[in-house]
Parts: sequence; C-alpha cells; structure tokens
Amino acid sequence: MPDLDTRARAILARNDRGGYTVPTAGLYPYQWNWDSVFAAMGFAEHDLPRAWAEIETLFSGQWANGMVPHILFHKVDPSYFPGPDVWGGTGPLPSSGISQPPIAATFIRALYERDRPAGEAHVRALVPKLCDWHRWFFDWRGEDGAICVSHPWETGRDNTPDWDAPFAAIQPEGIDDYARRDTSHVAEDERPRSYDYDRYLYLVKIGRESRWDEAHIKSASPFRVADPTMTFTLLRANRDLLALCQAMGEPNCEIESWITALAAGSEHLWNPDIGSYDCLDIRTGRHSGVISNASHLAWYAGVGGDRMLGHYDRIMGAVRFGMPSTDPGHHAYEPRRYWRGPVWAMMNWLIAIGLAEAGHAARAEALRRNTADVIATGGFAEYFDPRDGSPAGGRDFTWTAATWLAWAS
Ligand code: 9YW
Repeated sequence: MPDLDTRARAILARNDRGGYTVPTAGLYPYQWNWDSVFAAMGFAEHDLPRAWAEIETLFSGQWANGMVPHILFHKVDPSYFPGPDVWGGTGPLPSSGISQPPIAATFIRALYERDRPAGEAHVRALVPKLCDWHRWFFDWRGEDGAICVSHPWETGRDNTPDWDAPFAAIQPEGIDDYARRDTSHVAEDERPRSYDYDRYLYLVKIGRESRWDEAHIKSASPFRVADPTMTFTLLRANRDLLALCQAMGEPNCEIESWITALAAGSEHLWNPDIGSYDCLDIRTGRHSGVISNASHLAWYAGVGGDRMLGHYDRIMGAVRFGMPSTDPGHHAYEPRRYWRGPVWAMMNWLIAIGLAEAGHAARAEALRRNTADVIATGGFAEYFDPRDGSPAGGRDFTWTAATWLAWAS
C-alpha cells in the first residue's frame, strides 16, 4: 500500500537523530538496542549505508566487558525516566547497565546478503564485537545453556506475567522517590503498574551500586530468570554469526560450542505442565506457566520441532489479531497493557521467520497478512489490542514502521 509505505518512511525520517533512530519522540527519546536493529532493516529498503550506520552507532556504546547496552543516552532528554544518572552505566557512552535481545547478528547477516560485496568491510568490523557480546551472555547470563536476565527490561518484555512470581518475592526497599514520565505520554492502563516500576528501579539500584559488577549481580540479585526471548534470539544469532564468520573465511569453533550448549539449554525452558516453553526462575526453580509470544520463537531458534504448533493454532484462533504477547486463556491476560496481552508487530516478524523456515509457509504468510491488517487498522503504533487492532502505547513508532517496510507490506 503506497500510502502506508510513504508514512512508514516518513516515520523513520522523523525519528532519525543522525546515525541513530529513536523508537518514538517523547516516550523513548534515546537509542534502544533491538529497536535499532529493526530500524536498520527499515532503512535497508531504501538506504543501505544508513542501515549500517544505525548498527555501528549501537556498537559504539559497547562496554569493555562486551555488553551492548539496552539504551544509549546520546543526548540527555528529560522526557524519559530513568535517565543516565539513575543508571550510572560504566561504558564509553552514557548508557543503561543491561542489554537486550541479541538479534543484531541475524539482521547483520540479512543486510550483508543484500549488500555484497560492499557490506564486507562492515561485517569484518562487526564480527569481533558480536563475538564479544555473545560471550558476555555466556559468561554472565548463562545457566546450563539457558540464558537469563538480571532485569525484565533486558528481555524487552517489560511487564509480562512471566515476572509476576519473581516480583512477588522482591521487597523494593531503599529506592529514592521518583517521578515516572511514561504515563505523561501514554494512558496509564496501557503501561506497567507502579508496583512493577518500584521493582524495576530496585533492580537498577542493585546494579548501579555494584558499578554493574556482573559477578555480584549474578550472586546477589533476587532476580535471575531464564527467558525464551534471550535464549532463542541468542541461539539464532549464533547460527547467523557462525555463517558470517564462515563467509569471511574464519570458521569459529567457540560459536559452534555455544550453539550446542544453547540448543541443549533451551530444554530447561520447556514446561511439561503446560506443554510450552516459558520462563524459569533460577532462584526458585519454578516455571512461570505463561505462554507468551516469546514462547513461539522456538522455530526462529530452530529447536523443538512442532511442539508449539497446537498452542500457536489455538491462540491465533482465539483473537482477531495475533500473536498476543500473553495467551488470552491465561488469568493475567490484559489486552491493552503493554506486554501482558497486546500484539507487537516486530515479534510477529521474528515468529514468522521461524515458521517459514520450519516449513509452515502458509502460517507465516497468514501472520504477515494479519500484521499488515493490524497496521492498516491501527496505524504505526507501538502495540495493538488483539481484539480490534486499535492502537496502544506510543505512536509513529520506528519498529512498527520498519517492520511494515521490511516484511509486512
Ligand atoms: C524501556 C523501546 C523499548 C523496547 C522494549 C519495550 C520498551 C521500555 O520500549 O522498553 O524503558 O526500556 O518493552 O522492548 O525496546 O521501544
């Protein structure tokens, strides 16, 4: 649809701050990690050099320990809380102290495939950085091959019901008074609750006070949860990183060992009680019991065969627009509240990549059309109500525009 194409390109242009893109003005005025990777794919449709620049700016914030932060605060903007002073990041640029789903290697490979041979110099410079980042996940987030987070924001699925049980065990003591900014941009009932924010800030405080000492966080934080978003995106990213190394004539057996470990480790996320992948709380050994859109990334990771197919068909059959971020059959489902129910277009894209590769081309195509419909119905919103496709959260959103341009349209 040419009109939507034009609007999507205009959103990318408006959110472009020169070398990096903000998810949306006001609500998220900085560079976010996985948002930038999707943005790059949107730019790639009409401007490959700009696509590479987006990724390279992201990696300019990489820490000495290999971590690539979830937010880079290039220019301070008071419309967002918590800002750089609350995080106290210790990297080369002002940043947060946690990471985000490592989808970069996968999409760098896709960029390279459409930009040969010009992209080679970019790939050669990025591969060692990707290796350092992926190694950081193994060193600090690995639990027997499953990948954990030290903060919900690290998964990009901030208030999913997956955290309800681990959060119930946290007493957020000693946090400073704070004023949220998000609810001045977006309706309160589409955002996380204050209960969640208190705990987000408590976990930031633990990290900041340790100066982001990962050994300390790993042993002392009350929050350590193995998560399908991280485990599945990292497994997939390692397969793509290995392919990039091979294309550069540099086979890498360290990555091969990561792939083997992750493929085995993903099994820890399988919850036989509900017949689904979900989260595993390392502190208690308990599964979350939540079937989320991240559970359906198993195909993207190339694990589990068709184990998720029954849930996939059931859930897609229960909503007008899918894939809802939480199973509508779960008691904590809230169709407009952020990661507790709404549809996220870019998650659909990842799920569809996996479905297509697993031989479910018709389902992948149906998901693409359903995503195109939700965008045509609700516009380029941050997320959508699964019941009627009405827009929710931020508007003129970069990753929704990019997902439209690169996949859904
Ligand atoms: C935060 C920017 C980010 C996304 C996350 C989403 C939300 C808020 O917005 O996080 O403060 O980090 O949950 O996935 O990257 O769009």
